[in-house]
Amino acid sequence: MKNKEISAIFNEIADILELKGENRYRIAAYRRGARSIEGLSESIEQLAADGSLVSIPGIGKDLESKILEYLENGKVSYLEELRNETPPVLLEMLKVPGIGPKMAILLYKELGVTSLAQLKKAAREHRIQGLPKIKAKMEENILKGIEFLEKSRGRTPIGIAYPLALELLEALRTLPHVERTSYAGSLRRWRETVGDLDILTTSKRPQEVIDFFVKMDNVERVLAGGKTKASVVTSENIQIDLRVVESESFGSALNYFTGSKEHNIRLREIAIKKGLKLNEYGVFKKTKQGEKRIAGKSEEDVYKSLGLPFIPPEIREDSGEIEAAIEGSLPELVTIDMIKGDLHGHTKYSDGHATLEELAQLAKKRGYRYLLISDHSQSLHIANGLSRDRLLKQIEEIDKLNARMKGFRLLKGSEVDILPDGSLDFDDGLLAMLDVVIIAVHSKFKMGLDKMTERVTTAMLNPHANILAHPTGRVVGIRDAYEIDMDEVIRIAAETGTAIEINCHPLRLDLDSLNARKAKTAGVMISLGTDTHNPTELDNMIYGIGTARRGWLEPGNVLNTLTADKLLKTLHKKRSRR
Ligand code: DGT
Ligand code: CA
Ligand code: CA
Repeated sequence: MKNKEISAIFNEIADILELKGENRYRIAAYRRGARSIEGLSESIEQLAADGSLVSIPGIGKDLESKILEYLENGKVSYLEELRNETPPVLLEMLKVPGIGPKMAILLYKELGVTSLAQLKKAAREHRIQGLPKIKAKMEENILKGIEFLEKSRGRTPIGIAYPLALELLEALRTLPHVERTSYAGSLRRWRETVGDLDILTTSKRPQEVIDFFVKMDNVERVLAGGKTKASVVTSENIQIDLRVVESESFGSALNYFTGSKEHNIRLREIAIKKGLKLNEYGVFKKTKQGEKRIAGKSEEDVYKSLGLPFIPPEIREDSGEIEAAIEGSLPELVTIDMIKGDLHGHTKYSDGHATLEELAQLAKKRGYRYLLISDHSQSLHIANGLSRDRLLKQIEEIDKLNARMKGFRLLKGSEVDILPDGSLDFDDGLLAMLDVVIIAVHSKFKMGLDKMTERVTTAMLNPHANILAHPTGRVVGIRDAYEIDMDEVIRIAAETGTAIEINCHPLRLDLDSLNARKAKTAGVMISLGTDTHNPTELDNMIYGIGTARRGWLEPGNVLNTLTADKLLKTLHKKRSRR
């Protein structure tokens, strides 16, 4: 599906037009096109094939021709022209979080910088804060933004890497002689970003697999090619390493290339202590004749030969899993089939793209028993937050739908803004009418550590506040967490019986796995919510599960493994507590 790529292209065109001070209606047209493509549930390729691109809201003849051009040639000449006409530093600046087109032009004109390095230097030397309309705080944010960009450059968010890996594996499986395939590396450990993608297959004819791999459509460059391995870079600038191994070695190769390196080192030490040799080809024992392979076909065998139970890939970070495996105290990690419902969803009432009924049907179709409707609250104007009256109307509509649906229930909720003073955006009387209340920060991110911690913990004291959503506000590769003392937030969550969300959007994954593990230790329940704004985003549950598993979470730590009745009973204990 190329929807994301095309929506990014239209946004970039809009950005550059804005830099050039072009007509604002034209700019708005591209932004609108980008937004509606982002919200589509069908693939743009399919719509193009059906000749129905112009039926997408905001897509006229002009944008249609650009989509068709991209689908055909992999580029849009108009954008290439625009890029060529624009000083590269401006294009780079647009990638810095916190710098929009207006700010970029100002910095460019006033400072005369021609690279991000120069801009960084200017910020360090405090030459930015004196400029018209620029405060000291902005200078600090620009500096942070550049450092953030430098840090995240080169790593691919899991939301891009995972679908790419699945596509690739599917293509490789069509080859004759390919039997087993898997992704490995940091992706299999479900890290939130991957440095490169590691893919393994077995085949008796490795050269055929390698030839196919290096000639795939989206391969831009071949970095290295051999008889059994190759590395390529895709047109989206993602490196993929492929290794073709023999069936007898698949398990040990999978184990080796899944890592982490630190985990591998510990395993090798254990092997050596047992007088064994462990490498990517297998586990070997010395004999009079030389050496004999005693394991390698499957990962389970490899661990078994070392006297260990199977350790799930997500926790192979040498952060206690080896000790737990030796002691027999490994966690029984939560799995996606244990999930009975999704606990965060938006509809057309606020800024979502689906109706209540559409979302309910989709959730039911994927086997869920419930879905929490949590549209935004009144203060969040940019997201079309619901007034009291509209929320009451939604509650009524949900009751009617629930009366009609069998074996499935929409839970009535709201994603209520935590206002800067820590109070909630709806009164307690209204909150008491809801099944589940999500609370979240959507404004004033830069209050500083103490004030933000106080704001959030104050909100958690409200007896109706059930789930704290995306508690640090970070967006992977785009925006760092705001300053907040998560240890204190987790402590108050445990004390008040407030659950904390792992937001499953692949760019949020907030809580992250480290904080999720802390929450588990403190006895805090975790809620998994996709925060779906369009129907395809219900699929993002898998990323939340990956993060939960990396955080050592077991089914008993996760609200979504409960039936709706049990879930409400658990959450409502808080109401009678005070
Ligand atoms: P990434 O790509 O930076 O997100 O992280 P990984 O973990 O995917 O790292 P990568 O692609 O460099 O290597 C894949 C796996 O191969 C890694 O997790 C463990 C294994 N590996 C690579 N280099 C070494 C090494 O020097 N020693 C050991 N023991 N294992 C290694
Ligand atoms: Ca890797
Ligand atoms: Ca690699």
